[in-house]
Amino acid sequence: MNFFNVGKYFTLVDMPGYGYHAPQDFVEMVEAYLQERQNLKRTFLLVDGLVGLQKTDHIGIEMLEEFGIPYVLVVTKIDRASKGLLLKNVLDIQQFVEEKTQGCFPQLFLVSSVEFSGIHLLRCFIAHVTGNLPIAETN
Ligand SMILES: Nc1nc2c(ncn2[C@@H]2O[C@H](COP(=O)(O)OP(=O)(O)OP(=O)(O)O)[C@@H](O)[C@H]2O)c(=O)[nH]1
Ligand SMILES: [Mg+2]
Repeated sequence: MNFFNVGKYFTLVDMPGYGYHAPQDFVEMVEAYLQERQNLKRTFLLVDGLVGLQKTDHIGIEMLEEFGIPYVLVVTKIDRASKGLLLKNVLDIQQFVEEKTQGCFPQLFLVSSVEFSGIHLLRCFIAHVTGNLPIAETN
């Protein structure tokens, strides 16, 4: 796991995917961390926009649903998919979220780190859920 301190405001934790050393590493590190970390504000599950939800994504989603941890799906690498394929994948994921999940935030975030698209909105969301987007009182 990699910990990134964002000033004194919050810490972003990058967790390993359900990869080569799964399920051992995943169970011991990821599951343990998500279950035990008391001040966890939100969990983000990154889904490849070119391929949509994969078997390993479903394993992660099942775990988050089982633990009752609020999470958000971020569709990544959207620059790699054609517009038509991206639309299909996004609509499929959206339908899955609506019909099959309880703890998932209903709005997907679509991003590309290469083109920097969707990043500002995601940053605003993170600032909001971590309590760093104060709304000034006006009257
Ligand atoms: N085209 C494109 N490639 C990307 C984008 N984001 C990441 N990549 C590439 O995708 C590959 C995987 O990126 P990682 O960030 O290592 O993926 P990861 O999901 O953290 O992988 P694990 O931690 O092993 O699960 C790298 O070669 C990145 O350069 C993107 O927005 N667009
Ligand atoms: Mg990684």
